[in-house]
Amino acid sequence: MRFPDDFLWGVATASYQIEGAFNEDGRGESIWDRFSKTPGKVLHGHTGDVACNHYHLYKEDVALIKDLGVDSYRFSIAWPRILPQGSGSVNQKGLDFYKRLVDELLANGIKPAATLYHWDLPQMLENHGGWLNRDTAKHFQDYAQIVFESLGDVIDSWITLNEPWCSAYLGYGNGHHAPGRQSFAEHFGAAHHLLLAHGLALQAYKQLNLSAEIGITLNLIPQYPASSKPADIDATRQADGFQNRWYLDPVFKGHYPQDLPEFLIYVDPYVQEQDLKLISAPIDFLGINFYSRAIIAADQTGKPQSQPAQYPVTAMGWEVYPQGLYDLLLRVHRDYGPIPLYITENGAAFHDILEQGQVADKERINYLEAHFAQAARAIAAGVPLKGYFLWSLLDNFEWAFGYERRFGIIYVDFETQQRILKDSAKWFKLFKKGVVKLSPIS
Ligand code: IFM
Repeated sequence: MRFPDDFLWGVATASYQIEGAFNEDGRGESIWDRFSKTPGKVLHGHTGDVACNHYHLYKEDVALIKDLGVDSYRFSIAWPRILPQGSGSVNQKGLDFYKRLVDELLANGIKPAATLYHWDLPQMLENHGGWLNRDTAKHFQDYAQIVFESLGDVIDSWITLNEPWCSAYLGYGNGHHAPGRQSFAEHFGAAHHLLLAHGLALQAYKQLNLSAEIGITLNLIPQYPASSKPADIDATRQADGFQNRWYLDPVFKGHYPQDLPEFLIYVDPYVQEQDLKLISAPIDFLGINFYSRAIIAADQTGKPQSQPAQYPVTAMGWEVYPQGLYDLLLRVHRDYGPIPLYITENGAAFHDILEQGQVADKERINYLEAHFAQAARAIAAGVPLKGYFLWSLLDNFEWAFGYERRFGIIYVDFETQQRILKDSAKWFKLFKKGVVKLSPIS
């Protein structure tokens, strides 16, 4: 139940979810500004206009991070702050904000880990097709280059994309996320261009000879067959291919999953020579976001169908299944390693109640403790897991659920912008100090 001494503990956030200041200092419009203001798209019509007002309260937030005693802070850079139109002229004030943030982190001994794309595509690029347009990948490379040149010497760790499955499938496949397009076939084009953007950003990075590590973050969901029937096992293979291997295989093996010809027909028209070479260029680490698992059975036609949870669920309806983290880490290490791994997000939303200045979020403590234990078990089994970032530092804008789902270990009163440490944050501080130990896995 121990972590190595140099294990990196951190907390994570993303620009649109916390920054606010949506129209300040020259920031351009993003697809999430447009989407959240479109009636019916986000619960209660919430938007990220103000969010946690982190753009103005960043010093206070860095002080909170320091108080937690963590080693690193993972944040994302808003592309529309840097290039308000997505390409073309650079907004220096946008870069300056991230310089101020990074200075503050460094002054407090906290290592900055920056994600270049956590879903806030400039709306102007969406007007020209967004991720369905191959040019967007090239614009991303230009944007990445600008950020690398400006912050390259102060960032400890770079993440090109956060969860391209979400950007592609939720954004262009089922329309649950911005920009809200709905075409299953076309979303494979978006996914390919996102991966190409990752490869092009890597290419730009390598040419700059910078020393920080660089990788990509995927949201991986281990898939378990509902029974040992061959049909369920085959449906699980398909679900795993769609959710996990569709991103892992091109990044690590340089090809899309060959056992899924029914999807290859959609992506083939988008793939040009050299794309997969760029996409599979070596990375320094893989970031894994882990929240839950899926149980899969075959429907009448043999296609995968998600089955109900077998254990308690979080406020998102996601089953709490810590063993899934262990299984996933071992599987990724076995099938795609050796590659250093980070858990770049793990955490849970629960129905938190603020009472007399306290949030007694015992369920979140249990969730974290159980997942930490499985991570330690994976390390003991030989997985090169190097760090673990909690999602999230603060309650924030949870995309289509607005402010209705609270993932923070710090409670945010969105009326007053007051931050209040939940019991989970207090527990995490003690854990970091070595005062509380993990219980053995039962
Ligand atoms: O809030 C999100 C985050 O932006 C990406 N990963 C999952 C989190 C919880 O849904």
